[in-house]
Amino acid sequence: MNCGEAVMKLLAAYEVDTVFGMAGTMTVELYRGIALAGVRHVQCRNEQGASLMADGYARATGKPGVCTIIAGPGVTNAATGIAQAYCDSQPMLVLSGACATNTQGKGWAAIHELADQAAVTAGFTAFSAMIRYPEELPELVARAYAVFRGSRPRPVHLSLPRDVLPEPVEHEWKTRRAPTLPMADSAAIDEAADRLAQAKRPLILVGGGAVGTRKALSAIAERIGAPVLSTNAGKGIIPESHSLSLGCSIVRQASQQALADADVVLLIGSEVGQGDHFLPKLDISGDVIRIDIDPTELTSMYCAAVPIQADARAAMLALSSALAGRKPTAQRPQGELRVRDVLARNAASMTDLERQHARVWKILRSALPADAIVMGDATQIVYTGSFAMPMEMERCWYYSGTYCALGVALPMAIGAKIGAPHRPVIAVAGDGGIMFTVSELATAVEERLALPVIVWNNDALNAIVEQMDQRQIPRIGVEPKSPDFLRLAEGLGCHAARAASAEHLAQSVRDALVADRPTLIEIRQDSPWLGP
Ligand SMILES: Cc1ncc(C[n+]2csc(CCOP(=O)(O)OP(=O)(O)O)c2C)c(N)n1
Ligand SMILES: [Mg+2]
Repeated sequence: MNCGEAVMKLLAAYEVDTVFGMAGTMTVELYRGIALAGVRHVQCRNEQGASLMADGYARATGKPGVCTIIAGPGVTNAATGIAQAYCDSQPMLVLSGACATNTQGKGWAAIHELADQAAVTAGFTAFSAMIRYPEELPELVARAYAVFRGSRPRPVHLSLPRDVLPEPVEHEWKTRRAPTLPMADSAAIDEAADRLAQAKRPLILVGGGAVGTRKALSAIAERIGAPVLSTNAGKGIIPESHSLSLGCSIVRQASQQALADADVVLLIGSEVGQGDHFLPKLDISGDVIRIDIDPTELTSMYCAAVPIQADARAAMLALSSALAGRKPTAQRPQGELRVRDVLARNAASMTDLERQHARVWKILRSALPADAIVMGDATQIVYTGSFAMPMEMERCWYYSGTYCALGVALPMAIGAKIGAPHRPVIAVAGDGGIMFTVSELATAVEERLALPVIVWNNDALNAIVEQMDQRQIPRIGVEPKSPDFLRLAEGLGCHAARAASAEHLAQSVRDALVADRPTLIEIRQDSPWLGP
């Protein structure tokens, strides 16, 4: 075996079944390994697609997404998806080629050369390493899995030089056991339970780190009568039809007021990024009890009065049992009343455009099963969907507001559909955003994915148009000419439809979920059937 074969066999032993990539001169030996290990290779059309597909795969499966890309331009093209995974704490392993060891650092203008390739991704990975000889790999891959399974998950980049990949490897490499996640300190749990039991107006805020805590979360919320607000990453952890759920309405004024009015806030698994609320900082003046796997979060912007460094699942179970033995001050009916009041005020404050978006979401909700995964781009209809598209299940709604890169929805949806083929998956993007990665429709066609791709078309980068208009700045570069989306999609091998009525939209989505290929469904914002 050579190094390229050995590393792919090692990854297969870590249960890697799929990689997203693009081959090149420097990485062909890795591809020999992909064939040997029996791993599925999904060919992207641009490495940005590969890293975003790996991200979508990770979100849908909980397993690290893996990309196999070339050096230099492969790495810089993939940077957006890697950086997004970093912002959203997703596990991802990036295996890239690298220039020959003897050329590195010399400035000889080797093909694909980046002055210090490992340093290029160092700022948005848990770690980035340049391999010098094959035997370094078993330890570094194990370290990557220690990050994925034993800490806050984040991407890892390993650069494999073209002269290292063909080198012989004597013995098959073995996996190493990853450490388990830290448990909560019982004194901190008791302190948190005391404070929550004494709270008069408690509120719970959950993020992506709280996925998997539904039972304990509902029990705690019901016991202390606390409204539960979520970030985008935490959407659906508690069913949004629950009488204590404020949904993912953190961007709405009345919800922000409720957060400001709470005397104790239980914040679980979230840094509460700006992309969730668009403010420099949320007003949280009550005592904050924080549960987070990442110790540095506990003393950051929303500094914890009670910091609990732990796996949220274990910590929430412990907190739930600790509360069972205490008499809470606040009661469920009061909490439900607060929720109804906040939701009513949020609904009353919607703009006409948001109401139009909400009508579309209502149609999509009716056409999608409860376990459908929605991958959202940075388009206004998705911003509205955060609070207007009800979710009853976790791991169903993804909008990456923190890195907030246009073009992510389609490749993420492809990765999710490949990782979870039995789950319905849709992408929702604007006319501006879809153009960034539209070439990946060809990937979805090749993989025969039953994937509805919704394009919300207002012939504008409308979020920016609105900001320019508000500030009386001339509309420069924000009204690009859209292509004929239907012909573009058909040319790439997709089905295509333009929604002609509410029923037609619903039926098109249902058909697309069982089709033999992806379907681009255009919804024009100025459709007469949608109203103003
Ligand atoms: C990579 C990238 N470039 C630029 C932006 C800035 N930006 C944010 S929203 C937006 C408009 C997007 O237009 P579209 O996808 O059509 O959605 P709409 O606002 O019209 O709903 C732009 C340009 C961004 N978020 N990401
Ligand atoms: Mg637009």
